[in-house]
Formats: sequence, structure tokens, C-alpha cells
Amino acid sequence: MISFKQFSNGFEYLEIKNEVSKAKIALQGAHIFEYSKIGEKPLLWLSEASEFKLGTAIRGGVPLCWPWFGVNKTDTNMPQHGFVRTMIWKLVEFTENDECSELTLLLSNSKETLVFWPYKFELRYKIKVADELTLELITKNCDVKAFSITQALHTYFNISNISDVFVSGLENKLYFDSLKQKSFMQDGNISFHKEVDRVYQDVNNPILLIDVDRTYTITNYGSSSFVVWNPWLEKSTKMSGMKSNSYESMLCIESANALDDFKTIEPNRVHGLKTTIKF
Ligand code: TA6
Repeated sequence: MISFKQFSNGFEYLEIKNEVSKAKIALQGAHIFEYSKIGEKPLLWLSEASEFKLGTAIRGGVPLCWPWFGVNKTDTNMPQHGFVRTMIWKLVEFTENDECSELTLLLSNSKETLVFWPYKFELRYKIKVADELTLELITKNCDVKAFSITQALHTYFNISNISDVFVSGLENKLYFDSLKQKSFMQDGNISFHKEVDRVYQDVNNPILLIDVDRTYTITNYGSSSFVVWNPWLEKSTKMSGMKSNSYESMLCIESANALDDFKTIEPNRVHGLKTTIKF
């Protein structure tokens, strides 16, 4: 089942429901902001302080970072994480059966996008809502010259408590610590006792997010970099759409093409960034 809904301020979203799962996806940013298995707690974290306002990215769910991850290195005045998460996407395909709903949303270059990104492109975002969540962002170069992108599916996981979770599968991987602006080798599992903002490189295996009552298996395709981020108290207090205690119940594990894992796409070629989350 799919329904077109809107909040009282006119902010539009899609509501998806089948026998095993349900989800909500904003047309702005093709931003999935709710997903859960029927009768279970949400997989995705959504800030209680998030706005659903045109032009403002929802805080939580899975923001799409494209065509650059983080700060735009050539023009720091450009929006962080690119511009597609505040653009209006179009639903172009929807299929379903009893236990699976699949939809595709589309964003193509326009005069608005050309202000940020001087290339012709087509983005198709495929979302599969079932007893697992699958997300795939497919970039097509519709221009006559190659372009390079960095990107991320910036997934906010809903966790019991940041002090009680850990991440495994990244041991012995090199990571760039954005806070210290230098690289380190991961020693053992990742546990959380302070702000963490890291880009793990050369990761070609599933990773596990282990909570007290759930273990998530996160498998990426078309990606060899994962971003792990928790703002901790001080940054939670300062960030838009966050409350001071937000850091306690969220953890971002982002399927990415970041840093050295950038992708150069030739004219008429495509690249897909895909993640599957099972639990
Ligand atoms: O993915 C981690 C990160 O780059 C952090 O440095 C923090 O800025 C976070 O993304 C959220 O960024 P946003 O632009 O959504 O506030």
C-alpha cells in the first residue's frame, strides 16, 4: 500500500505499508525518515526536534549526500553534503507484493541544480521496504564530460544507548579521523565514549552494529568506505534539529564513496551506491 500524505504545513511524503514492514519517505530529498518491521521499534532514528520544512534537511532517517560528501572542497559556501537532500524528487515507479514494497524516485538536472553542479545528470533512488531495508542511489552521467562524485547514504540508526553499542567488522581498517584530521588504524571493535567522526577506507565486508537487543548487518555495494559518526553531548547541543541528549539514542553508520573512494563517471555511464540493512 502506498499513500501520498502531507503535514499541516504542506510538506509531502509517501507512506508505505505491507504485511511485514512500513516506511515514510519525504519527496524532499527522497528522504526516508521512518522504517520499521511491523510490531517492532523503528530502525531509523528521527530527531524529536527535526523540522519538516522545505529547504531544511530532516534530522534523522537517511539523508542523501550527493554529489559531495561533507564540505565542498572547491567552494566552502556550497551546502554541506551537497544539494539533493533539499530538492523535490519525483516518484516514478512503485511495485509491491504482500511482503515487499519497491519504489524509485528520480531527480534530474535543472536550472536549480546547475547553480550547484555544472553537469547534466540523472539520479534514481531505489528503496526496498521489506523485512530488510535496501537503498540504492544510482548516478547517471548525462553530460558530454566525465564528472567525479563523493556521496553517502547518511543512515541514522535508532539505538538503545550509545554507551551500550559497538561496531565490529572495521578492525584493522585505516580510518581518517575528521576531528583530529589524521589517519589511524582501527584496533578491535568500535565503542563510544566521546564524539566520533571517522571515514573508514578499503572496507569490502559487511559490518555489524551490535545493540543490546538487536544486531544489524550492514552490507554495501559499489562502496568501500563507511562513515561512523556520533556528535556526543557538546555538538548535539549545537547542531540544528538536535536536542542536547540526541547523541544518546542515535549512531550514524553511513554507506559512502568518500575521500579516496570517490567515483569518476564517464558520459552515459552509471554508478550505484547500495546498502542492505538486515536485523
Ligand atoms: O557524516 C558525518 C558528518 O559529516 C558530521 O561531520 C556532521 O556534520 C554530520 O555529517 C551531519 O551533517 P549535517 O550537514 O547533516 O548537519
